[in-house]
Amino acid sequence: MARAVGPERRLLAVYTGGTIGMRSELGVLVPGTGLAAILRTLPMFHDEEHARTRGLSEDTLVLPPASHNQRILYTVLECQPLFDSSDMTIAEWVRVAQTIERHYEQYHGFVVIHGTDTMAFAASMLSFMLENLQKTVILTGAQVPIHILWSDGRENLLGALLMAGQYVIPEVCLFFQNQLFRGNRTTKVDARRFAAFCSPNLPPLATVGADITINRELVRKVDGKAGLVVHSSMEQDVGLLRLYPGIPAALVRAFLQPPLKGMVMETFGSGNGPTKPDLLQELRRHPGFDMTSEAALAKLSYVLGQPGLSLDDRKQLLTKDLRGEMTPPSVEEHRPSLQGNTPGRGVSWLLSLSGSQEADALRNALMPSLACAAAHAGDLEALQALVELDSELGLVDFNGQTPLHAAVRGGHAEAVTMLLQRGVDVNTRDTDGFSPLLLAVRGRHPGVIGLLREAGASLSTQELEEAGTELCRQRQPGTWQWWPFCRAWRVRLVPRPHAQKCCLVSNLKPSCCSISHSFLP
Ligand code: ASN
Repeated sequence: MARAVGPERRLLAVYTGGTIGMRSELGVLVPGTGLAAILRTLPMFHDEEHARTRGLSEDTLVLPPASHNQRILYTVLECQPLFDSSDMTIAEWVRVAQTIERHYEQYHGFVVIHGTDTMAFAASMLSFMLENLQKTVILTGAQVPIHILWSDGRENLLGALLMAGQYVIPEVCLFFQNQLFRGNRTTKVDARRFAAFCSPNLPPLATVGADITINRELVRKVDGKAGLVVHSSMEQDVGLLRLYPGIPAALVRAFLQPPLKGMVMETFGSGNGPTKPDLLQELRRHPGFDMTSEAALAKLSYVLGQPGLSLDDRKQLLTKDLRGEMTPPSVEEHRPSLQGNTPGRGVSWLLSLSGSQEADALRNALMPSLACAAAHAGDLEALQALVELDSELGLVDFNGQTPLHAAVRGGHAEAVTMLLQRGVDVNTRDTDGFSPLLLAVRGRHPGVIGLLREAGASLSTQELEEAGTELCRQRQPGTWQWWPFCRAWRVRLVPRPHAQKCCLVSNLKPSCCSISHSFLP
């Protein structure tokens, strides 16, 4: 994730239809053509004077300046025909992916304007179709047409253009109501409220208010060398079956007939179904972890659509996190060996520098970044080698983070212990103002939270509020309960069923922070 640089950022806005551009025909809303013409008349979407001075072509719109040294230019590509998104199918989403592929080199980022009804499916599908994405792709739309006075469309579209123009977030995202979500983590939860989407198992990648807050540790990292691959062969014969109490076996059997090639089963709770042992056994072997149904269906379609794979290959792929769509439970187990990794090699190289003045200067400049890299990778050997080089482990890198921040982001309890033992300040804030403790909460590392608390870490009032929101998100679905981190933290969540909000109460300081983030129970 990086702030985009350069005086001009060019975006392609692919308009597929949806309520945002609809107009009323005989009292019925139908997808409307000419969205670009509407945007051209709205000063928040087009600076005519700048376009004229700059000699921009007819099809190029330009936003008013968001910062003094950068302009966002964009072109609206209107699909033919336009769709109410409930009519969209995999074929249409493949066309959107191919459009992005065709224009990939020409533009810095992409916005896909889409109906809301199937936007979470679209975002999930596109995330699997677009492999090795290095540019930002953001889906957005509206609950009310953009030409209507009280519409969410203007804010959503402007937000999506600004985010895609100003940041490189190499993922398929969904922007709605000031929140930027990972697309394949979203689901539509409301047909009328402007806050139509939620991301039940992953916090937003970014939140837009007076300031833009990016959740950097959540944004996926890219392999800078790999080129974009567009997967157009998606399996269409996949199904989604929601279990309900007493579902007859005959009905399930009927559903499982050809041409069905794969099925996502939406179960109760965390993977329960009717208590037939054979069914449960089967479900346990093919868990979807915390995937949404939309993402699971898209993943199945992608995996079954890949040519030339054996059944075992496909099963393997299904259990892996391919596009950030799920959180496998034991990330630690899958961590590759740290032997010969970059921090380790960097430290060896530092050790090999001879003691000239330049070499010392170089070492001093590189040590904080290397210490952070080693801490983030949990590489104790590299950290120890740095200590032996007399490196001060409390120094900050270019992001203002100490190795303690980095070790916490990586969730490495041993590295955290080592750094605390070496006296690294437990309460330093990085340039974003984040403390190690807040990062541990956001990253969901209970063991690390305990260590930091024991070392005297505390949260500011503002952080306490944010941490409460995070705790609320992480509670078990549908239940109000003590949360496992609480012992370490000595806080507890108190349900407020009427307000559908949580309240964070600290035993240390009996102040009650009501959490602004409301969510579904
Ligand atoms: N039916 C519309 C669609 O999905 C709903 C919307 O965009 N708000 O195209």
